[in-house]
Amino acid sequence: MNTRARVTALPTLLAAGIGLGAFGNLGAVFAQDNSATAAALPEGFPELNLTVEADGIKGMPAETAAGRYLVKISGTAPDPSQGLTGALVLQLPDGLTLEEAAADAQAHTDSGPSWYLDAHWGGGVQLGTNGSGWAVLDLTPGDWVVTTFYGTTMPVAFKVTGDMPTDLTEVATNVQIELSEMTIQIKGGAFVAGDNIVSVRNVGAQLHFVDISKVPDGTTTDQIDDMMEREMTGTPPAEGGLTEADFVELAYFPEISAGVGQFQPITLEAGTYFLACWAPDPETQMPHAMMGMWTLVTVE
Ligand SMILES: [Cu+2]
Repeated sequence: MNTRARVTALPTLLAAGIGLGAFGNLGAVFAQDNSATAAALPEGFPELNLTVEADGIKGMPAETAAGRYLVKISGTAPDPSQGLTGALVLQLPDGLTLEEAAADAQAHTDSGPSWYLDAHWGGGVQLGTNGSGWAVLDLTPGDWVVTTFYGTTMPVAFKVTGDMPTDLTEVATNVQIELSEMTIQIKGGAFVAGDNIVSVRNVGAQLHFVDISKVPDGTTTDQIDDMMEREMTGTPPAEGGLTEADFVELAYFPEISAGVGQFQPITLEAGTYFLACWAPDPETQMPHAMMGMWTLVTVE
């Protein structure tokens, strides 16, 4: 599956680096400081402790039992100008070697690897500006890899064994999000100023993710509609219209395939936030956000 068409579909947004997840380009973004959320670590889950290094993820056991894991990562705090970083867990398409997967991703840092839509995505963990991060992820039986955002480092293979427990412990969350074609719906709870723990579940058929950017207080759906229209037609911003500078990427809840859920912490200040999925439609390559997969959230 060729995802390069995302570039031609979205030249201005791509150039601006607005909210494109792990496989967007690097732009004027800064990483979330989630140090405060460390205090709220969920308890009662088996843990994986990984480090994010320049040449990939370290510390993953070769084999682990199926289950719901608290995945903690640490590493050198990301340079805010270099975009978000962290760990992704996924199952590569059958027949693709680790070397081929990494080489393909390295060749397509602007658009995502050509295997993007054919992988099975299990979510991931963002590295905060404090040099740590966590998420709760479900590891189902099978052959998995863990790699860094953008997939450009050599993936580390691991095997998940046994059966998925039927009595998975719930994570205490204050907001529950469901993703589908082409919606980001808050099904329960609400984002609050301060620490949040978010349930993100893909109830659709395609893979989705959530990219979260701070936008000017009071940004309206009409303004976002106008921006999307301009991006699709390549029209420059009108007087008073939103520009790239109005979007500050804060966080990213990584790719999850159909039926997959994950639990993510995020610390927010009061204000207005733009949540969007930029995964490409398999048929048209149109980014989901352009097909309406976005929402505005006001945090009081
Ligand atoms: Cu989507």
